Amino acid sequence: MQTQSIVPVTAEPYPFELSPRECALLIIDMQRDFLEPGGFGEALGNDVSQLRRTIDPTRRLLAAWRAAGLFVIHTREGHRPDLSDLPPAKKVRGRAAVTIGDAGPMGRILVRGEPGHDIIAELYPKAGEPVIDKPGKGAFFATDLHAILQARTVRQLVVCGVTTEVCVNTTVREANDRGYDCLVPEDCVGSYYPAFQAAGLAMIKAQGGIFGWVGESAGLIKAIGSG
Ligand code: TIU
Repeated sequence: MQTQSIVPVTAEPYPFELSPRECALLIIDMQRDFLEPGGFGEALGNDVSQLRRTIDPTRRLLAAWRAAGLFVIHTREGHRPDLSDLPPAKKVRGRAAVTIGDAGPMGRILVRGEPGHDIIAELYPKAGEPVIDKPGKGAFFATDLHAILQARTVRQLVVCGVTTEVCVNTTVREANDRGYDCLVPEDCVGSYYPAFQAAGLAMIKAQGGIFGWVGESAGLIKAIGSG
């Protein structure tokens, strides 16, 4: 397999020039807290079943990425058990009955080390795949993600995960400002709100790709298998 060359991937607003060896698959916050009942997502009043359609396409893309020997990074949103990295504003936002750090059916909500904070079994990280613990919505804020990508000379990101308009969008914007080209496969990102799914993707690819590109997992799988 030839992975040094550029492989065009169907995308909007125009084809993405994938350079597999310089591209990381970045899977954002596919945690039980967002995808399963009883976690942070549901505590905020959301229908968590809306996100489940992302699991199978992301699992297929992850398997193809791994089979091609390419770089995978996972992120998890969450806080230290003593909540010392939790801004008071984030703790009280939403006025929910159960908030970050409180006990829930999957342990303390959005706290590192708790069952709900873990990545879902279908997409569980393998040994050697970095897992970035992030306290915010963007994966670059208060993390070593940029340093890890720079050390591997990564310049492109395929960004999957949840939610499209919150952590995925924030991360794509942060990445764009740091000089990365981002491709978002729309079947591998999900929102609790169909309207926000559409708007979140439209914002990325508008204005000639102001923040990046939007494609599909099938195009990426074909591209990395064809080199
Ligand atoms: N609430 C919501 O849509 N998302 C988050 O709080 N975090 C992520 O998107 N990961």
